[in-house]
Amino acid sequence: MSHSVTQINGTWDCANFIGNEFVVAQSGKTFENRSPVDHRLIGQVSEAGQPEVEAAVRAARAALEGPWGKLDIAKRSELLYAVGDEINRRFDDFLQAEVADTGKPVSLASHLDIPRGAANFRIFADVVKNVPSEFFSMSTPDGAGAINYALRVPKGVIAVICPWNLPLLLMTWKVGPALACGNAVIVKPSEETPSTATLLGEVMKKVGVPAGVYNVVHGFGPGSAGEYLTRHPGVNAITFTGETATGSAIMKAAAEGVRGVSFELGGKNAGVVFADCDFQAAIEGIGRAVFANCGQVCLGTERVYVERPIFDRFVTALKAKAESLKPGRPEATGTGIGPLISREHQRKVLSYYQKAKDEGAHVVAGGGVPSMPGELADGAWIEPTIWTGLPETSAVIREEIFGPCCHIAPFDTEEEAVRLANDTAYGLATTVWTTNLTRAHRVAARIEVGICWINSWFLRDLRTPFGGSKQSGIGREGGVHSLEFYTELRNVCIKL
Ligand code: NAD
Ligand code: 6OD
Repeated sequence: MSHSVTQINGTWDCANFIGNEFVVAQSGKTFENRSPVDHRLIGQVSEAGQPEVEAAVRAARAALEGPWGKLDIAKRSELLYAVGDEINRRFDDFLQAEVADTGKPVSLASHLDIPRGAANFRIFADVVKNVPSEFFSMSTPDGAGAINYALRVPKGVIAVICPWNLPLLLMTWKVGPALACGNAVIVKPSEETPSTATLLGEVMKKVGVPAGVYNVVHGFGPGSAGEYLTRHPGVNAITFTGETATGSAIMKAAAEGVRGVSFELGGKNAGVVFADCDFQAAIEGIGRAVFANCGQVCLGTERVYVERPIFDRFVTALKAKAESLKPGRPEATGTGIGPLISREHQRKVLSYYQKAKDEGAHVVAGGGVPSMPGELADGAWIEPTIWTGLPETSAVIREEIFGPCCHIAPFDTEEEAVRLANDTAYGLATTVWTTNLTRAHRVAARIEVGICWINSWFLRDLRTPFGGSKQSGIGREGGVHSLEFYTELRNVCIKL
C-alpha cells in the first residue's frame, strides 16, 4: 500500500497531518499501535503535543483566511466529490488500514466502513448546494420597506474528536459536512485507530484540498492532543463522538470561550420484539444489533425485551445465532465476528461478564473468551454472550458494556415494553419488531430515543436527523441538521 505513514522496520508509522504535510511531533514522543487480532505491532504513532496542536490551529485559521475561505459552494462540492472518488479509488488501502487497526472482518468493513467513508463526502456536497436560506420582506413606517435574507457562514475551526469503533465512518460523518460548509477541521482520531484519518490526509492533498483545511493530530485525551485541542481558544466548535463521561469533560473545556458542541455519546439501547413479529427477520435483525462489529456499535442492542408467548423460542434462536458466529482472521472466509478493539476493552467487557454471573444470571450462550489457535491467542477475543434472569437493576442492564452481549427479558403488555425500554439514562436508538403497523407508530412515538427503527436496525438514510436523547448526546447531525451545527446564520437586513 502506498501510505502517508512511513514504513520503518516493516511496520506502519502514523505521522500528524498539518498544513498538507506529514509532521512528526517535536517531542519525538510516539505510542504503539497494536493489532487487536494477535497483538502484533502495527506501527508507531507520533503523539502530537502543544506545538503540533498550535501549528494545526494556525494552519486551519490560515486556510479560512486564504483560498479555502474564498471558494464558492460549487467548487467546494466538486472537491468533496473528488475526495469521495479518491477514497473509492484507494478502497483497498483504506480497507487494509481500517482492518489492521480494528481487526473487524473484511466482509463488514468493505460493506460498511469504507463505502460510508466515501458517501459521507458526497451527501453533504449535495446538501449544501440544495438547501435554501430564509427571505422575509417587511414594511417600514416610511412605506419603502425592507428585506431580510439569511447567509450561512462557516463556524471556523472545528475540532473533530473521534472514537475507535467505526473510525473512518464516524470521522468523515463530521468532516464531510464541516468542509461542505466551508470550515477547516482538526481531527483527533482515537489512539486505537490512527490509520485511516492519516491516510485521508493523502487523499485531501491529492485532490487539491488547500493546505490547512484538513489536519490530523494524534494522541490521547487528558494531558494529550485531545485535551490540548478541545481547550485551544482558536477552536470555534467541537464535534465529538464517544463515551458520555468524555463528553462531559469536553463540555467543560468548551465552556471556556462559550464554544458550541455537537455530541454523539453512549447508549444502552433496547430491542423490543412483539409476538406478532416476523420471527426470522427479528432474529436476524436483533442478531445484527447485538453482535455486529463485535457489539461495538453505539446503536447496538444490549437489552432485549421479548413478548412472553415467543420468549423461549426467541432465546433458543438467538443462542443459535450467537453460537454460529465464528471468530477468526478478518480476511478469512467464514469469519463471523472479530475481536474487541484492545485487551483493555476486553478486560472491561469481561468484568461485566463476571458481574452478570455474580448477580445470578443464567448464561444462555458464551460468557468467556474463545480458545484461539497460535498467535491469535494473544488477541482481544470474546465470546458472543446472552443472559437471562437478571433484575432490571443489574449493572449489565443499566450500564453500557460495548461488547457482543445482551440480556433478554420477557414482557406481557405494550405498556410494560415501553416502560422497560425507556427506563435508562440513555436515549440513542431502539429497534422494534412487529407486523402491527398501528402498534409500530404508537410505540415509536413513545420511545425516548433519537432513532427508532421498526423491523430494521442501522438502516441509514444520510439525510435524516441522527443523534441521541437524554445522556446519549446533544444536537442532531445528518442532512440539513448538520448545517445547523457547522454553520451560523447571519441575517442581512436591507432598508429599501
Ligand atoms: P472515548 O470517549 O473513550 O474516546 C473518544 C475520543 O475522545 C478518543 O479520541 C479519545 O482520545 C478522546 N478523549 C478522551 N478523553 C478526552 C478528553 N478529556 N478531552 C478530549 N478528548 C478526549 O470513546 P471510545 O472508547 O473511543 O468509543 C466508545 C464510546 O463511544 C462508547 O461509549 C460508544 O457508545 C460511543 N459512541 C457513540 C456514538 C454515537 O453516535 N452516539 C458512535 C460511536 C461511539
Ligand atoms: O451512521 C451514522 O451516521 C453514525 N453516526 C453511526 C454511528 C454508529 C455508532 O457506533
